[in-house]
Order: sequence, then C-alpha cells, then structure tokens
Amino acid sequence: MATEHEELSRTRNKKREISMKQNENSIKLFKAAKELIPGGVNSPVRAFRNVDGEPFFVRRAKGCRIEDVDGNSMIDYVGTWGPAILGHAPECVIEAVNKAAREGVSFGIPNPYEVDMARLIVDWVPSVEKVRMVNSGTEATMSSVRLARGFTGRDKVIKFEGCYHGHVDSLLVAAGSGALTHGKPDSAGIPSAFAAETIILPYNNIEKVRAVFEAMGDQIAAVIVESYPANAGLIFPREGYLQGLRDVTSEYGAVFIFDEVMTGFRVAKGGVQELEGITPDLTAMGKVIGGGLPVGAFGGRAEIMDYLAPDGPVYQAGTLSGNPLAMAAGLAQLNEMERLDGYGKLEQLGARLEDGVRAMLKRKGLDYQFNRVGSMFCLFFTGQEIVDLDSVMTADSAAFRKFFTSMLDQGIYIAPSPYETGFISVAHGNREIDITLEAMDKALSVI
Ligand code: HOZ
Repeated sequence: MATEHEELSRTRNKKREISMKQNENSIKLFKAAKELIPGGVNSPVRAFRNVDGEPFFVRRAKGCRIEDVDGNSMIDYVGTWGPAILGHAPECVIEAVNKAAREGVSFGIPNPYEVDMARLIVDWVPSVEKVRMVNSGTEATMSSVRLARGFTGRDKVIKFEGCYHGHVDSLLVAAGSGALTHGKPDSAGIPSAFAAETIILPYNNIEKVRAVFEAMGDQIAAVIVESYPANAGLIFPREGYLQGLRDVTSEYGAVFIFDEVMTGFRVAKGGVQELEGITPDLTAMGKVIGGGLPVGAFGGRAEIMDYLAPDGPVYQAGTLSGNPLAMAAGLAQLNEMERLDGYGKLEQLGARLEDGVRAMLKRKGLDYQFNRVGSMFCLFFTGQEIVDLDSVMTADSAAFRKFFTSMLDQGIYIAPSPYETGFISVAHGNREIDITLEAMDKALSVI
C-alpha cells in the first residue's frame, strides 16, 4: 500500500511532467537509489520530503547553473549547501585539483598545502591562532566540544534551539536543518546520558543563559552557537547578544565556540566574528574552505588548541585530514575570492535581490520576513519578527511548499526545506537575480 508521502510524490511528479521538460531519468534513479540507500539519499534533507516530492539527480553543474539527468537546467541557490561561493566547478579549482592530483591524491603524511591553508585561516579569521584540519563541519564541531571538555575538565555544554552543528551525538538535540525538516530535532540513538549533558536554551535570550551559569557555571565546559543561525532559516542576533555570550563564558571560564561552518569565509573573509567584532575561543569551520571537497577545520586560542594530541591529552585524528586535493581546492577558491573582490560582488548581488524582494512584498501587501547578510538569505512565510526557533515555526509551511514547487517549475532551485538558507555565488549575475525575482513574483501569486 502506498504511503501518504508516495501518493504526494506521485501527484507532484505528475505536475512536474507537465511543467518541466521531463524527469523520467531522475524517477528511475531514485527508484533504484531507494532500494540501495536508506531513503534513497546520503543526507536526509536532499530527499524533498518536506516539499512533497522526489529529488532530481544532477548530471553536471557549472557557474550558477545545474543540469539534471533529464536535461533540465536550473539557476541554483543551494550551491552544494554553501561551499560553491565561486559557483560550480570554477576553473581555478579544477586546475588546482588536477595539479595536486598529479602529485598524489592522499599521503597521510604532512604536505605543504596544509601549512598554506593553516596560514591563510590564521590570517583571515580574527580569533584563530592555531588550526586543525578535519573532513567535515560535523567533525569540526564534535572535536571543538571534546577539546572544550578536555580543556576545562567539565562536561556540560549549552546549545540553542534550532541551531544545527552537524550530526554530533551531544549536539543533535533540538537541532535545525534536516533534523528539523523531518520532524526529528532530537534524534533516536543518542543515549539519554549524553543528551543530559547538553543544556538547550532559546536563542537570543541572554537572561536565560546567565541564569544557567549562575546555577551551575562551574559545570559548563562550553557554549556553542551558530554565529548567525542558518539551519532554521536565517536568524540574526539581537544587539549585544553575542557579546553577552562572550562576557558570560569569560566570567565563568567556559569555552565560547562559534560555529562558522555556514558563515565562515562566506559573509566576509573572517566570517561573522569579523563583522560583529566578537572573539570566540574556538571556531568550527567548513564548507567554503574546501572549495567543494570534503573539508572542515577548527581553530582558536593557541592555549586551548595545544590541548590536542600529540601535544596535549585530547585525542583527535583523521586518515584524510589535510588531504592535498581538498587543501588545494580550498586554497584556490579562497585566493580567487580575494583576487576578484568576491565579497564586494556578493554584497551587490545580495542587495539587488533584497531590494527586489522587499519591493515585491510591499506591492503584494505581504508581511513576510526576509533576512539577508551578504550572499545568504531566507524568506520566511510569516509576519512575525524572526528572533528564535518559536518565531521561525510560525511560518506557513504549506505556502513554502507551493512556492518551492513553482520556483522549481520555473527553473530556479532553492533548498527543499523552509529551514535552509539560500546562497548566491560570484557566478550569479544581475540577469540571474532579475530572472529569479520574476519567478518569485509568479510563485508568490500561486501560494
Ligand atoms: N547540513 C546541510 C544543510 N544545512 C545539508 C547537507 C546535505 O544534504 O548535503
């Protein structure tokens, strides 16, 4: 018997057959994938469940466009979930990876690219004095938390509702991103003893953080926060909130961890900490620094980083960490961003999109919220001011679904979830932004 989801997918695919050129190759691949891969995907939010559909499969991607296996071409605002800041497959990254690969694809022995990458991160990210490379954002946050615990000799960690720090056991509680999208913000499989060490608080409420520190400050190893939460839409901190977190952690000797996996090297060279003038103790990084290859990093005060093995007692390791291809790809991407004044261009494109969206909402008499910083943006289908997860959850998810479907049918790909952030790349241009605004105008008329 067909599940409700399969019924909905069928209806949606029928609609797509009419409006898109064709999608039978994607349908065939997804059928095969579902027999071999849980849910047919290697990361849940890709499954299109929240938009009553089935994913398309990509054949190639170049610049700001992706092309699926049926030949449909789309303007892409997912950008491989953030890394593709120069657009897809930029020549500089292809050349760097090719050149590195000819010398060897993995050594498991120190290589010169690692030193160049470490130097670049230390130069660009204000709070980082030493850095260790890993393979994903999840590894970066997981290792940061372990290091904070080892450094302080304490166990408890404060995290905030709707913040997503990858699929780390102790952080997969009240989480955003795919966990929220699929209605599983508290994953099964996390021992209750682990979850008990995580204190969950609402975002943007400094009084609650202070109250917890006053009650048990000597047990708290760390406060971890997404610098700008970007896995429950895109939320901004209230005036003074981040400084408040900095102050209270300093006062009680807890480690302040900034998760800049999404925002690092994206909103500015030095991430949110550069924009806001905040100095965390540790920073988790990923996405853009890998140039599209699997990379993460965590870094911060030398005194804390030196607690890592082999110098210190906190163990952390990885066969592929500092992989030469990944380092070469990331270095090429970041250097090209600098050469092109990429951040200036992204701000111009982001402002064009924002101006267009705001004018459109006004014209249509809609009070929806639109948040943007540089090339990151999110439209919330609610009139409530967005300050925390509760306000995010007031958004109309049925309206988002219709909006998403209409955008896709018009050849614009945004993330298939209302809880993800959109990304503009340097490969987008005014033309693409204007096409997108026209599509949004139509999509907002059908919801
Ligand atoms: N964690 C990513 C969204 N914030 C999704 C990763 C993926 O599905 O590729």
